[in-house]
Amino acid sequence: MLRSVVPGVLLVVCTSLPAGATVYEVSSISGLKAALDVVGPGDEIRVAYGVYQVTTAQDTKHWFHNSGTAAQPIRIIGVLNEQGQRPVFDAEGATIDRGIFYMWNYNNHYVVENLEFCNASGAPYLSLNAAAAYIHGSDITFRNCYSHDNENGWFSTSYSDDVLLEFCETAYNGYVGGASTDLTHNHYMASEKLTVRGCYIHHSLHGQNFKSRCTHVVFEGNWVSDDRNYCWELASNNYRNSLLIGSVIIKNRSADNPRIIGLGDGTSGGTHGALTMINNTIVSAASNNEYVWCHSYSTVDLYMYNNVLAGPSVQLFGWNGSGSRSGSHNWFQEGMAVPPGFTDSIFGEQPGFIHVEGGDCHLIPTSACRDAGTGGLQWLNYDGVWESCLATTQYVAEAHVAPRPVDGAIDIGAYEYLRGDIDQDGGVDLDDYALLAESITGPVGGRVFRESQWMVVMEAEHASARVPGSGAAAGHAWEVLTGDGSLGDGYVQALPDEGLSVSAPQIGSSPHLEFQVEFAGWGTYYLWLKGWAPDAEGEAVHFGLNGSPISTSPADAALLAGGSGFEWLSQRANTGRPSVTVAAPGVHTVDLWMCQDGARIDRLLLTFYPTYTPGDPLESATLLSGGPDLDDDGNVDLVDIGLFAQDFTGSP
Ligand SMILES: [Ca+2]
Ligand SMILES: [Ca+2]
Ligand SMILES: [Ca+2]
Ligand SMILES: [Ca+2]
Repeated sequence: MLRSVVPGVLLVVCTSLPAGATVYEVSSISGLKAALDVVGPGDEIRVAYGVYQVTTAQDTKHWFHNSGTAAQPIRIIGVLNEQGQRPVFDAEGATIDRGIFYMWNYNNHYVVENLEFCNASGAPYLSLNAAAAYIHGSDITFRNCYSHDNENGWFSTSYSDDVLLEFCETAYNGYVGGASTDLTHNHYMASEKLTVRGCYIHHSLHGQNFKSRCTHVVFEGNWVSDDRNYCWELASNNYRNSLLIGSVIIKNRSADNPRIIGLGDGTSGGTHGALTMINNTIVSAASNNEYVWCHSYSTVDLYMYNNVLAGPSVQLFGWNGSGSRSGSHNWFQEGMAVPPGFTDSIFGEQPGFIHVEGGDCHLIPTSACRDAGTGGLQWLNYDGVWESCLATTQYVAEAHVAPRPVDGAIDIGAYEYLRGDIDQDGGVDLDDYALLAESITGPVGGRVFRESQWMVVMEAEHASARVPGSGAAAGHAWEVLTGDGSLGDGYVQALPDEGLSVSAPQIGSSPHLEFQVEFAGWGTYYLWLKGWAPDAEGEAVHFGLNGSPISTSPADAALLAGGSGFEWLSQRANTGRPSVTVAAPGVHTVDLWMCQDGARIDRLLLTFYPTYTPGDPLESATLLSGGPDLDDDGNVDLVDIGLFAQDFTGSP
């Protein structure tokens, strides 16, 4: 039954709503305003798909008048189109006072879903601080909304309580004009209690991706990347404690500020209470990044469990406050100075992510983070009571969460390793099987290694092609052997060892190893070989790129370490270091040819950092890692299907 009592608004009697509730279907801003004038507890306003051009004259500050109740909130629901796109409130050209949805402190109990808000600006008359929503009210939820190209993404004041942002995308907000102004942020929140869950937060254009002056924050299962200033900040307040759990925070290499997490900005007497961090993955991008910085005014106590803090920076803390720091079972970048109070720490060169540059912080099978976390954790909650706490969700692109898999031994970081979960939804089921089936290569294939976090590391025995010698080198080959302290599945040796040496122009017919590498960048990459020369006539190896040798003779080939076991070396026989020059990102072939027989190679590594000296970083992931190639051998065949059958659990 349809009635029309308000101009521009259709009323629909709907049986799924509370008794007496009304549905208002609107398709214009005047219709929305008319509905907001009369809407009451339990009612729903359905906003038809379309673009709603917001003007100054429409006076967004006075759209909201009423409240729902805790049991019967007012719902404002965007109707998605067939492609899943949201209705858009576009304030381009308008002067917006603080927010497109301006919710006063007497506008409580609202749920807003499926709407997009963009281009809110206070220029030229008002403060350059306009947001998608300016929230004074309490019990306010925004779900599956998208805030972009506003001056602030979301803004809440200290009048507001119980604000939930769930499954929202927030990006490209921040004032970018020439006028001098305080920093604007993707989130600038000051609620009594705030929860942010399953959100995709990226590209703050001016200030922080997340800035809080809230009394209490729960920040769970979010993705935070590409900040302009800080990634995540408790700028002040926090008297009722906060929880940062199951989230991924990736620093922007070219941000204006090197800090990742900030505790206190020097206003309002600093930051207080406790911050408990559980199962987060936090990745720096430059050597001057500070993972956690604390202002001298702050007294915040920090508790950290099961977190990964990784990347080129080893500056774990810039700690000027008077609070305590403690925790356990965190993975730290080797070289970090970890203060007393942290136990069961793991240090390493690489935590073993599938591909940070590609936005995938799931773990590879060899990661030391697997099963290395601890359960039985607690956090200091809103009431100041220690409460049991485990990461039960993990972020899924875009802007959602999946249940965190449970295998009896929790991993460190934001993702639990689960072989066979190809679509990364937290379970191994028929959807994954469909992806496996359509990816079958058979026994052909071969690993394509991915550069990740400034290097690519390969086991020599994992070459995608191993071609025996011909011509002058006929009868010689790179043989795969095991043991002798080698890593991975063994090592290769040019055999037989009878004193043969190959120089140009015969190099192309010498025993050949090909490695497929997906380079993330371009330019000079230095080659390290972890080898073991049996004698001075078995220490030289030819190297090249894309099938073209770079060295020409034992006098300028790459050298292997001598000694009594495998060791890293990056040195040519004459002068300088072996390197390849990559013209463009993408897949290239790195080649090794036998120069002197007898040469033994366990691993090789390429990096663009000239000063880097390897320990023994994990072998790099391949293009198929974390996907259908369950045994990580570069193909998808019956072995992988057999493993999948073992992993199958059905729905998560
Ligand atoms: Ca585990
Ligand atoms: Ca799955
Ligand atoms: Ca090896
Ligand atoms: Ca395989």
